[in-house]
Amino acid sequence: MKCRVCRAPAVIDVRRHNANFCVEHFLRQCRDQVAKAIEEFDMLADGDRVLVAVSGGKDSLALWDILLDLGYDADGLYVGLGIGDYSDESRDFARAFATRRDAALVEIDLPDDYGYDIPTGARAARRAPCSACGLSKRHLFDQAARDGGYDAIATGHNLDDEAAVLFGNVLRWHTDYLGRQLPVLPARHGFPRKVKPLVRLYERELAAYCVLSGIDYIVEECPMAVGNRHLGYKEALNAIEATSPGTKHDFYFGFLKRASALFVPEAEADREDLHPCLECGAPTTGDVCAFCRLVAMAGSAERVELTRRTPG
Ligand code: Q46
Ligand code: ZN
Ligand code: ZN
Repeated sequence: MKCRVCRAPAVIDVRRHNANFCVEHFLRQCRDQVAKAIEEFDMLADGDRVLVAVSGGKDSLALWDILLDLGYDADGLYVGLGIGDYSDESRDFARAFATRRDAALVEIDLPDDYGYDIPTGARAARRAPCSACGLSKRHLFDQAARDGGYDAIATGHNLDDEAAVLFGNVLRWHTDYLGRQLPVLPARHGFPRKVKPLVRLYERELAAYCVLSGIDYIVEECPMAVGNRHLGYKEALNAIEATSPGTKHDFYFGFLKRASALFVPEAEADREDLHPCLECGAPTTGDVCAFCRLVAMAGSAERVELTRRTPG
């Protein structure tokens, strides 16, 4: 197995490109794919200040690393979710990376700053943990970008993630979500610009990128993910990809090219009556946004719990 570029011994095969690469040329290929995605979808302009949402996992740390290597002014944002040891460890990986690259890391802690953790918040709001978590993260990313004056928020969604989300949305014909499933969402309605520069890279390539460039990341999955639908969709797509390399790529990029525009008007219509939340000022369709309602419900659940523990 020889590197496609320099004929030196290869360390990885990328089946959908039908190519093998040595360490140096594999890392370069990953950076090139990110640069290509940024250019193709007009994600970032020179001089933009970017806030990278980092979880301590391979995708977000690889993303931060590549954006810094490509010369972007990129700070990290870590949100502590209060999910036991998983959160403590993932925070340590995010901090260690920031120190290694001498980069700035903004930290928010749900339990310390908002008085709840994801398991408690989810129970109080009668939501699935990932739903309460996604809602909290989206709100806090937006708020941190506005507060810090960043031009864009970058998240580490890779091609496996996007293909799996697309698969789920198509299976249930969530047409409103399909209209928003784009690699870049421009700033509007009070929301900052959101970009996904890893959409051209597979999960496996991002794990290899971290290992080959010496980035330590949290390997365990979040314990709350066990049994969620998203993992099932990923497994189903992996089974297809194994016999038909490139399927995930064609599924996702074919959607962007041929179908996504059809769903945009519906998604846009949903956003027309947005106005500022009475509590926090974030854009919402109700009086109080879903995040502020979650904080309130989690807070009252916490008070009931405390009263129970200290009766009389
Ligand atoms: S962190 Fe949060 Fe994920 Fe854990 S609780 Fe679910 S959504 S699985 S990206
Ligand atoms: Zn090479
Ligand atoms: Zn609010």
